[in-house]
Amino acid sequence: MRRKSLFLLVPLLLVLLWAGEGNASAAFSDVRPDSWYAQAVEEMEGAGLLSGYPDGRFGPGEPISAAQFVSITARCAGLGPVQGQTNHWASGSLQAALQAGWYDWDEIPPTGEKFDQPIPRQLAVKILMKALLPEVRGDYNAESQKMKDFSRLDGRYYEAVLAAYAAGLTSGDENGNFNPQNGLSRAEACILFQRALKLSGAGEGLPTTPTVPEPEVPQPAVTVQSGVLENGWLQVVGTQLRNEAGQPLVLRGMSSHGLQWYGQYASRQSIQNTARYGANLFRAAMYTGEGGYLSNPTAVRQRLINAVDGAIASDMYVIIDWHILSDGNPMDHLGEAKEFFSDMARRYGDNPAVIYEICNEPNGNVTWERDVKPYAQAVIPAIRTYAPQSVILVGSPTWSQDIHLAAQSPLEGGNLMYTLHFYAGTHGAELRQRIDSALSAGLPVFVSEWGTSRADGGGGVFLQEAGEWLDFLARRGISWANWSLCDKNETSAALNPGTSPDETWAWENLSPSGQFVFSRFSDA
Ligand code: DCB
Repeated sequence: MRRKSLFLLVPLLLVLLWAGEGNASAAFSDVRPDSWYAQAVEEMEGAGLLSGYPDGRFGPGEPISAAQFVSITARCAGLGPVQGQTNHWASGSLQAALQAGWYDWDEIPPTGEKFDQPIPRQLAVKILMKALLPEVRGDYNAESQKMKDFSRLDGRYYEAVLAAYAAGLTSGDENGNFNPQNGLSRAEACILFQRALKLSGAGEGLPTTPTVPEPEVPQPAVTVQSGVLENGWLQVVGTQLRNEAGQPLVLRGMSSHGLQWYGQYASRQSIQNTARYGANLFRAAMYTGEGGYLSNPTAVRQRLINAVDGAIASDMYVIIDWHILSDGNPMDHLGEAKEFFSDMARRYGDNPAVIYEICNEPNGNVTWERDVKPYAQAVIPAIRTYAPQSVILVGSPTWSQDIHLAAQSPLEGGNLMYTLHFYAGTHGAELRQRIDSALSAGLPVFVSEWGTSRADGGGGVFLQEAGEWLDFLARRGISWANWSLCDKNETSAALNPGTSPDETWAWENLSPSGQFVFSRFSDA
């Protein structure tokens, strides 16, 4: 009793803090207008149904807690709070929701111990269905088939989740999994609220903006970022890159320019500078031709090693890129490639940070079946001897755009991904369609190089088009590295001419491309 009255007396403050959030402005500092969830967040915020944090952030990538989810649902359904059992800010809404039968006592005990924990997806969907679409039912046979991991769904959620699938409220991730026990991000939750309101007809009052077309390959469940210490060994499950714990992971960062020309921007300080802006990936582009490794192996190899060690020191994942370009057929230097990768795998095979990219961009008179595939079949075993579980990236003809050919005839073996390279000023919807087809065919895709420029590294910059690309990749949980981290006088370069590789960079050191790219490393 004593404890209880104490709870009741203690801080109204928290409640007031939360109430104050209603005044948050339409624009959240961390919701980019071109992101996939921006429209949903704006509509919901505009209708007064949700708000961000007092500091102006919305926190799109953060997991939504049970208290947040239930209180927003209550607002959507017009369910007012009643007397709660704790002094938690959402206690009253949670008590009302419990009494309305949206969930059971044990799912979110009114005593509060689960209020601030991430809400599992299956429970979130059940609450939303009960609150806004209680009439909808789903056919067991038809709907359960849409869910690859249906067996993981707890029985008490069958009814609600099948109904949600039938109503089109939710679909699985890119592998067709619902991931019932995982959490969901605030951005994902926002999309669910918006959709549920529209489906229930209650969304009529919301401002009408064209609805975002449903991606054909649905977004992955909560993706995590951050570095090697936290994520450990990488693994490819289905088409998705995951961390050691099995959570979907997205790597984003910069590619170097040719190490033989711009090796100074693969310095520790330069790489660390990208990490400070949220990058967790670095790609060391070791040209083979054009004055690169083949003509100067000792010096260029040493530059590569310095770059790899620098990235590791910054807790980042790092790609060792055998950057064929003018030498378009990887078979031309198969022997050197095998020797090089065997050497690298011996050196780094037990390091979870290192990723091997065996042929940057095959081009010219080169085919998948005759050249690239046999090349991969010869180089991969050389790596696997010393690096049995590292992720290996494989290119394809036409400057690593022909993933459809690889999809028709993929390689054997695990932890392999196929690279797709694009330049926003040259490549668009057609190449994105190719990615979706490849994913549907089960091919894991990694964008190990892309630019905001044209395919020649200049022109533009094409930031609108680049934004469309990055939204697309984010929805599909695809990792990327941007071309390139150097100060060359070309639009794809991320740094303004004269920027020092050995100092911390100010925003003004970044080129228009650099500012755009650096601001998107930590996209939700
Ligand atoms: C790729 C290469 C990369 C190249 C960029 C931009 O090539 F992997 O090495 O970088 O895309 O073209 C450029 C640098 C220039 C440098 C030049 C030669 O930015 O500073 O002078 O390499 O070393 C592609 C990608 C796609 C296509 C063509 C190329 N495409 N290409 O679709 O036509 O011709 O290099």
